[in-house]
Amino acid sequence: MTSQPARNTTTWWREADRRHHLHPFTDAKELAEAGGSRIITKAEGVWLEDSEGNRMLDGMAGLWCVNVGYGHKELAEAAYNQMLELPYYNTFFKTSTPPPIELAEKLAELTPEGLNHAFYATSGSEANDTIARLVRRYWAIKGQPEKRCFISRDNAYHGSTMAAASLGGMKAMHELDGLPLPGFEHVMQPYWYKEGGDLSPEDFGLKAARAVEEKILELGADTVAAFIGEPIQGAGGVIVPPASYWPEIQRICGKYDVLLVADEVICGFGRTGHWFGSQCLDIKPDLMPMAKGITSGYLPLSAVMVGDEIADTLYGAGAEFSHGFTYSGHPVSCAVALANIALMEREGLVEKVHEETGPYLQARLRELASHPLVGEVRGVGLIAGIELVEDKSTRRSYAAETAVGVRCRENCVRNLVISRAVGDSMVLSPPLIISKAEIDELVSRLQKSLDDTAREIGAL
Ligand code: PXG
Repeated sequence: MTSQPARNTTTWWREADRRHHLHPFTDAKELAEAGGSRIITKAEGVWLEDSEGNRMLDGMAGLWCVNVGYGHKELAEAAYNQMLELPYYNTFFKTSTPPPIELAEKLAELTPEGLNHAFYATSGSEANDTIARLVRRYWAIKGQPEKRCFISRDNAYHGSTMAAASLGGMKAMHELDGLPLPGFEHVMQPYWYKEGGDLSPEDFGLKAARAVEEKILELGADTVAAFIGEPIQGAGGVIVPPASYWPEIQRICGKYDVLLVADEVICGFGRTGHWFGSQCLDIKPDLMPMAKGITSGYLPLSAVMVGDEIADTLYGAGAEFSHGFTYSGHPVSCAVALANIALMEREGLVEKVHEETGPYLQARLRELASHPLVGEVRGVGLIAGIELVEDKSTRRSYAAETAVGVRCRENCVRNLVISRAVGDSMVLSPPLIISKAEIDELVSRLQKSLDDTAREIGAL
């Protein structure tokens, strides 16, 4: 008789996980070959611990979200107290609860001028679905129901629901089930390092922005509802657009009466050293979806911040906006968001990232530019991308079979640091509470992983 592994041990968890748990964005065969899932059991500060007792430095803040780091009792207490007081009530049918009201007021204060109204959901994807519906409804009320089309960029990530994946520009996601939906168009991304050719970054930034103008003219401005972009693309590989890009996008959206949506799901809540990426890059959006860092990932919550004129039009139309979720404005999630923001303010975390730890991480990472594998280091605040190439002078990538990014990510895991590979770019977004000493540790583990990778492929 074969003995069963004891319950709640690594072996048991891995086996039950394999049998019963379907993971997002995962090839089960590849997962099984790797020996099954890594089981993370606890965390404190910037440190994760797995079921085998390994301590890993979390260079990704979970999935770009645990901005205040792990283990804050006051966030747990905010949830506990709110659960005892009122664990749930809805915000439909002329009712509200205190936490979403207080949070909406706070968000209106923190976001750029004019964004004074919050519509809640539970994920970034739902926030972007909300935007798709809200924007079309807005133009219909304004007597332009044919203004329905969204323009986004190739390699953008806006979520996994049908509308959010249509807004996104990830080819593999579109191929899964015949997306994008009609009315979702894509243009080139402002990715100078890969696509800039002989152009200077500034000229390329203008070219990429003007691709939006060309698309508007091709479709007809009277059919284009909105343009959406992440201030800095996160899941696309931490792509910081040239400085010429966003001002030109802003001019184009204004000229053709196209709403500008800045997707702040990753850039929001201090990641760039400003409360929002829009403030870092001087973007004046009409709508701002946000999620992740709003609660530092302690509970699911998202919001769409809506500009005054749009909110007045939508809610002053004398008819319902027929859209919403059971958990829109969930009191426990909103209470945690308020505690999270209070903690960020009390600790001066955004200022610390802006003045101290952001510049320090960026400077330390730029020391890696001389490494034989590193073509470019980019980023701002505590978000960064390191692009690995075979030929630095021509910016030529390694052949796909070399899988240099995947190798480097696996070496990172062996060296007990979490980074994510997006193609051949290693991306980082550590918790905002990371100290300078922990940044040194992060960079030294990353450097070792780059060396190990270079040795494996004969580049060192
Ligand atoms: N917008 C942006 C800019 C995002 O990064 C979403 C919307 C969707 O949020 P939800 O909460 O629905 O997941 C995201 C999410 C990765 C990765 O591997 C990135 C995200 C999600 C999952 C994986 O980098 N970003």
